[in-house]
Amino acid sequence: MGILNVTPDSFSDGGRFVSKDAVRRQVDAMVAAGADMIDIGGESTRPGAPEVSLQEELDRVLPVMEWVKSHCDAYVSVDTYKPQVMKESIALSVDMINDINALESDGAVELVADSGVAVCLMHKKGTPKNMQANPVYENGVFNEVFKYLAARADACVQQGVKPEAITLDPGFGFGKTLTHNIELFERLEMFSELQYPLLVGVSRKRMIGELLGDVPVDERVIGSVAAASLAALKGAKILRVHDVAETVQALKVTMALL
Ligand code: 7PJ
Repeated sequence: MGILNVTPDSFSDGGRFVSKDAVRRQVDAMVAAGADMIDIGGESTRPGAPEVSLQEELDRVLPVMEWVKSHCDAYVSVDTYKPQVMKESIALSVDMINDINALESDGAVELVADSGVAVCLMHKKGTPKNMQANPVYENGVFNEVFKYLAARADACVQQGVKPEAITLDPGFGFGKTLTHNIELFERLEMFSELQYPLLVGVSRKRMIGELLGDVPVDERVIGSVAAASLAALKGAKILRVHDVAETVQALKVTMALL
C-alpha cells in the first residue's frame, strides 16, 4: 500500500504532493514500483496535527480518487474517519476504507456494512491531538490492542460487515511510546490468532527515527524498509509505506530467501 498524502501539512512529505501533476506523478511512480493499493489521505494524523474541515477533506480526496480509479487498476483506499468522506468515496467505488478510528464514528459501520467495501480497523489511544501526551496501558499494550481489535471486528461483524472485508492494524505510533511500539512489534505474529489479515504502518514514523538516534524524516527510509520486511516475516499482509520501490525490492528478496 503506497501512501498518497494530499495534505499540505503531512509530516513526512509535507507540501510536496499538493499540485495535481505532482500527485499524478507520485501515483504513477508508486504503481510502477509495485504498489497494489494507493492509500489516499486528505487530513494529516501526525501527532498534534490540526483537523481539517469536511469540505476541505472532500475537495482534496475525491478528485484524486476519481483520477486514480480511472487511470490505473491499483486498488484505492481512503484514509479517513469521517462517515461523509467514506460515503462519497464508496460512491466512487473506493476499494477499502482505512479508518484510524476503527469505524467508531456514528454511522460508519452501517455505511461499510451496506456497501460491502473492505475496511481496515486500526487501534489508537486518544486523538491525534493528544495521543502522544502520556499513553498508559494498564494491562500491557499488546493485551489492550489485541482485545480492542478483536472486539471491534466482532462488533462490525455483528452489524453486518462481512468477515472477509476486514483487515486489522495495531496502529503503530498512535498513542504509543517507543517501548509500546517495540512490545507490539515483538508480538506481531500473535495477531494472526484473530484470523484477519494484518496491516502494518511504520513508514518514516517517529519510532524509526528514535531507534536510529533521532534521525530526521528524510533519513528514515532504510530503517523503515527493515521494519516493513520484519513485519512481513511476522505475518503482515499489507504494508503501508511511502517508499514503495525500496520496500518492494526488500520484500522480494526477503520472501525469495525465506
Ligand atoms: C497509519 C494510517 C497506520 C493505518 C496513518 C503516518 C500517520 N492508517 N494512517 N495504519 N498511519 N491503517 O503515516 O505516519 O499506521 S497517518
